[in-house]
Amino acid sequence: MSVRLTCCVLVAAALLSNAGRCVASSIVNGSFETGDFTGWGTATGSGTITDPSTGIYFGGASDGTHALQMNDDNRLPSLQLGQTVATQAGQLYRLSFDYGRFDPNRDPVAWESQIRVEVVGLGGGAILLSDTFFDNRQDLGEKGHPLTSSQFLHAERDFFTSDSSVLVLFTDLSRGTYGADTMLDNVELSSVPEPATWASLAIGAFCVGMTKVVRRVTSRKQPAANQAA
Ligand SMILES: [Ca+2]
Ligand SMILES: [Ca+2]
Repeated sequence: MSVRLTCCVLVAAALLSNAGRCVASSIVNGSFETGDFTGWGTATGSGTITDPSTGIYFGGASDGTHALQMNDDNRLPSLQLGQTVATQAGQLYRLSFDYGRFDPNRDPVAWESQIRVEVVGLGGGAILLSDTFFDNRQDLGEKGHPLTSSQFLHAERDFFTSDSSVLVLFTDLSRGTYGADTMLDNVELSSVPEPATWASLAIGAFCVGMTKVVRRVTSRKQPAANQAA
């Protein structure tokens, strides 16, 4: 392999390994698989971490076996869940999660699950992200039949921060949750590569591809060269 191609491969490998760091999640216990609120410094109101051992009122999980079940057991929607996360100033981030409405009693009343999501910059207290997500689907799940992972809704939002840490907050604003619970699972926070990074990755991938092409051509020419010799 030529020196130029070797350098190309090394650059590509370095860039691709850097891509792995770009998408690393920094939320602790975002899938609630510890079975408790580990990592979530703020957790007040009605909600609990459930799993299949909960029985016929287990609402399901989109990832793993545990999930957060808000306003469980006909309790009022009041839960607020928060986690402080270290961030890199000047970086774009993507917050993603799965949510859903578990309707164990198939109540005909059109209840609605609502989750408000906020991200607050802890440097100056600026609201970096604020949005509310709704689920008014009826007849999803029933006693002994939790939501399947495909029945969860997926949401993601991007935000930019100039702070070294942010507070990620989820608040249950569901209306009329008697007989139905609001589910949350698979919370992740990832840095989003900037366009320049993607361009570098594309160049790296191109170099790797060209290296393979050159290798193939060289290997094809080799027998002819040997014969000529
Ligand atoms: Ca989970
Ligand atoms: Ca409920």
